[in-house]
Amino acid sequence: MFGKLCSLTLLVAFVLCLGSPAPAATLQKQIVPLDSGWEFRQVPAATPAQAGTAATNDTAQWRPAVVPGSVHLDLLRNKLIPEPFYRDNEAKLQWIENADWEYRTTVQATPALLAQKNVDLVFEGLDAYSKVYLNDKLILTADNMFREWRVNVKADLKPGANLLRVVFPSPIKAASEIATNDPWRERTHTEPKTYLRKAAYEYGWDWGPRFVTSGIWRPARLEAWDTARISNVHIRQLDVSSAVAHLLAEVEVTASEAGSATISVEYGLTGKRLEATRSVQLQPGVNHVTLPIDISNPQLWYPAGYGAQPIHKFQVQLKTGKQMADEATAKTGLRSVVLRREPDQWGRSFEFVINGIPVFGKGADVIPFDSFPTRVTTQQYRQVLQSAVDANMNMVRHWGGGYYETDEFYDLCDELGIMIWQDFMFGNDWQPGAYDWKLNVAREAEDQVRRLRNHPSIVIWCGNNETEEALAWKDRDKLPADVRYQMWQDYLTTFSGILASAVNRLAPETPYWPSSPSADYEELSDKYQSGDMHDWSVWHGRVPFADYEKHNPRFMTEYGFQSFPEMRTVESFTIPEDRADIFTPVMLAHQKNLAGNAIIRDYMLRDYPQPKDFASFLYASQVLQAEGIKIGAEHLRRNRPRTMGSIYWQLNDCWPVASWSSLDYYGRWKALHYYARRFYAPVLVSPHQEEGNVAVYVVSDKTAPMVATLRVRILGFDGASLSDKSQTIQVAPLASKVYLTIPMLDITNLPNADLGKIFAVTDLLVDNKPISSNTLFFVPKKDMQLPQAKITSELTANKAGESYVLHLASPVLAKSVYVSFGNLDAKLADNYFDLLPGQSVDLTIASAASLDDLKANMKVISLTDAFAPHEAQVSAGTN
Ligand code: BMA
Repeated sequence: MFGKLCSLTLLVAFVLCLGSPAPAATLQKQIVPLDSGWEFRQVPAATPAQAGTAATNDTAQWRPAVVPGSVHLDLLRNKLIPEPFYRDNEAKLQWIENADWEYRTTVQATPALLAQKNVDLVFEGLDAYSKVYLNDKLILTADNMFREWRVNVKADLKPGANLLRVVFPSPIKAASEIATNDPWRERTHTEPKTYLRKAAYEYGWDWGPRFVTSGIWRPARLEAWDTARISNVHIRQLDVSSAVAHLLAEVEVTASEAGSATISVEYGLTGKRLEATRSVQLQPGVNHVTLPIDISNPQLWYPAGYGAQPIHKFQVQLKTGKQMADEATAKTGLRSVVLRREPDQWGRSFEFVINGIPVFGKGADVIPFDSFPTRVTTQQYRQVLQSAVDANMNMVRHWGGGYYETDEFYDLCDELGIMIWQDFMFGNDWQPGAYDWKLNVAREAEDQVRRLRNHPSIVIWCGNNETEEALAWKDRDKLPADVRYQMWQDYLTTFSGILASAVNRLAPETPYWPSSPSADYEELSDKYQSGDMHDWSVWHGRVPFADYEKHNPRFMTEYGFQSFPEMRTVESFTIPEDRADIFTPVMLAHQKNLAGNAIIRDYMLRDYPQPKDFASFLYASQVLQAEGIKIGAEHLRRNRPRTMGSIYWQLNDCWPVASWSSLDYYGRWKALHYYARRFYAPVLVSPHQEEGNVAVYVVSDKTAPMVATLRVRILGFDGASLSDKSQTIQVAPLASKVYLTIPMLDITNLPNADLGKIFAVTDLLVDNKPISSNTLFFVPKKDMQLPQAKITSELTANKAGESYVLHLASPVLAKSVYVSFGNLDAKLADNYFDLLPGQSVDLTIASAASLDDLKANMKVISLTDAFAPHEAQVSAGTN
């Protein structure tokens, strides 16, 4: 299919467009979106046994449907099922996956459409196993949610109305049937569901509900064209530097007959547009036409924090004779990306070098934004991704148990400077080795890499999530040697053969990595010498948070700890009786990691007393998570250049749930997200107790050195100042260094130094303004004698109904101060922060609510308020 290279006889011309462009010829290709008139129903049961899957006869009637969409959303819209995320409704909706569903619409074939030589029916995505009928003739059997399907239906269309029908047999049954065709399945015990290429998280995950859905989940259309169309445009970045970008526009033209054509590419970021043209002789089939383009002094694309994100547009036109056969626009950002892996004193490096800069990857893992992806809005994408950048992230890992995201998601990452570690969609489970399955995967990789390869944000393609290490799971190591041998060969064929070569062939300038975690078979990644690491010793392994500091990965792609979402989010799926405590049936239904709530409680009790009530538990769980991940994240950053990435698990949620996320399902920031903004600051001050000293590190992601003032104070929780020192430092660029070392003895010798009642405050100041501030406590959390803080607060209107200022002060240390406004929407400049003794802060708050409403709903608490007065806590607060 990709074999035919067009003859190189013809001229490549570069023309400077001086005047206004010639009037555009009418485009020959016609697009008819198939997004209206859809109906759906449950396929009536053919046998009495099948009838058991129907919840109600209602579902057998044709009803309006939305495309793109899914059967769950259509059932919901038609009020045939209750809200899936409410209380324990999930359990009541499991029948849907066992039923067969069908969709239909009428397609109008106009004379103009039928006048074209080719009419393609295109589905950008069908979830998953389905049969497509046009006027009752089977025209397509689809078996992969991640592929695009295109069928020439010219011969099957009749003038006027045509009936288009898509039948989705139960995915559970379809997967089992495909699985029985694999002679190895009996011996490898590979799960039947993995035989059908479908988003793994639909079957439930340790943060997600089980909703195995069906549907036309991506846009569908008719595409009518004459003799040739542009089927893909790739802007290859052969060599990019600030002096010159050597590009190659690869235009793929699909032709149904031989003929001459002219291809032009217009480009240029600002000012005059330039144009490259080429005349070619097309052959029937797929033609690859290349046009070299050099841009001198190009404006480069940088990750957030390192520079701007200019997006270059390349407008491509295909002319056959005088006809404008087709046109397309490709967008990209110009940057060079290298995954640098060089032997060093610790093993082998793993660092992304963008435009020559070794960039420390700071971010979190992204999971699907919803259990029902078609309802995710632009506003949700933007809110979550903007929140990532606002928390000083420059990278996300797009985890492999979901689905390849929409173009919109990648466009936003391009625009915001978020680098993407892009997994192929294979999550945890062992994957089949059947020949047909591999061919299917090869086509999927081709579709997705071709769709996404112009995005500058994608800096690596990765074969899978945790499949490499899954060979040792679930007693697979006890399988007979010949079975294990075959499984490993199949693994290598798919993840170091098919996928690696797809990336190498279709996006050769983008690095490929076989699995996350992996050491590319050189070392086991948990030896910290090579590759990326998932560190689950905290949480799944139940070790203390402090153990993060024992591990020195080259690049961390997962580590995390759970918390509950805030009360407002919990209220969205509960009634009051569900909120008696965290172990009610409904709270447990919204906790998908077995024993998860008990793990949170156990860690809680290691560091803190039992929270005094349900609301306090939610809040304290967020502080627990944030304080724990802070230990890991700061360690990873201090460990630069040995470690060059900190990607914590996980950024977002797909429904309201207790999980490892720092943003809940509604995009609300948990404590961890506010903490992340601090621990991912471009220049971080990080005091650390080591070898009998307090070592004050400064970690800089800046590319230039800077002069700053480092201030270190030792304060009592009650406000006493024991020591206050400042010094000027030269902060080294792209480095982590200790700039000040204070022997612990000097601290313990200070007058009134009771380590359970004092702490260090470190500030890094530029022009007298702190650019990073941090605290260090000298005893374990359990032994900290935090005073009961009574915070004074005053809320005033800056601009009524828009902007407010909250003045907060406390005479004693108030830890993790949390300001909330009940069910009112309010955006706070900061939250979950430490209010230093005797200090005050003015917080800007944006809200559409009135001052009175905000005042009536405002609550200001700090950590000690979460617990009943405790012996260890000295009540030293004042009003
Ligand atoms: C890793 C991830 C996910 C999972 C998370 C928390 O294994 O890849 O599969 O949700 O840990 O358990």
